[in-house]
Amino acid sequence: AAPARDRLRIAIQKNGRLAEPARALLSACGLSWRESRDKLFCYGESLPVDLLLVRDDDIPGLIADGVCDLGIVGRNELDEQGAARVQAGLAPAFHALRGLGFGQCRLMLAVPDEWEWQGPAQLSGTRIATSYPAILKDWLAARAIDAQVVELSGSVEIAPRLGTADLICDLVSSGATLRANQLKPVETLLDSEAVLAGAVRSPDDARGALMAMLLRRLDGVVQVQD
Ligand code: PRT
Ligand code: ZN
Repeated sequence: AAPARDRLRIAIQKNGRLAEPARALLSACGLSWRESRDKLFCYGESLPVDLLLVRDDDIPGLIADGVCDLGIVGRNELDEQGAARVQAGLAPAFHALRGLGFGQCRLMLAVPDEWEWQGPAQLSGTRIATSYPAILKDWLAARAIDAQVVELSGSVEIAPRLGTADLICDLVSSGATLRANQLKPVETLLDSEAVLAGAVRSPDDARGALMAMLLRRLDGVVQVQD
């Protein structure tokens, strides 16, 4: 078992779309920090709650490994890594505790503009490019669709033009990226937003009480924002 700790550790994105809103939200909960010189770690001053600044992709794993107690991450990333764990035969290790009301986007299937969309059955035999292979495989399996999942780590939207896939499954917010690539959204796999994630098993030392207090404050702040 992980050693007992008396300080709570929260992983947030270092740079990117969720970095600023995550810090603003935690500040609004009354937290303040002293930043380390390398800007990877923020030492909590008002409360024993420290921040780890990381890539969003690393947040679910840091929680699973017990390195961090909580994390602020997109539901898309959390669900993808959760689904990948289940597909690999691993036990669930983390889950979403709260929706945070920012970072909204949708994980969608998008097809070339000229396609006439008739529904998911049309996808059999196609190649679908995505950075979310586990969620997509679950979605296809639930509909008994036999399609090929082409995993790409970035620039998914150009795959149909390059000929590496027939369609894509990617995050959409304004839809401008799809339009610029002559693609149109046709199915939503997931409605996403930033979530506060935590371990399935809560710590039973001093961190438990800290976590409960933070959640109470968060509920107050997120409600006021709504
Ligand atoms: O460096 P690091 O790995 O931490 O960052 P990252 O590049 O992986 O993530 P980042 O900062 O781009 O996104 C972090 C999270 O923001 C995502 O996991 C989502 O939960 C959320 N989010 C919200 C989005 C978007 N909206 C979004 N529009 N993430 C990505 N996009 C991309 C999308 O992939 C597509 O390329 O923006 C493009 C589409 O945008 P529209 O407006 O043209 O539709
Ligand atoms: Zn990332």
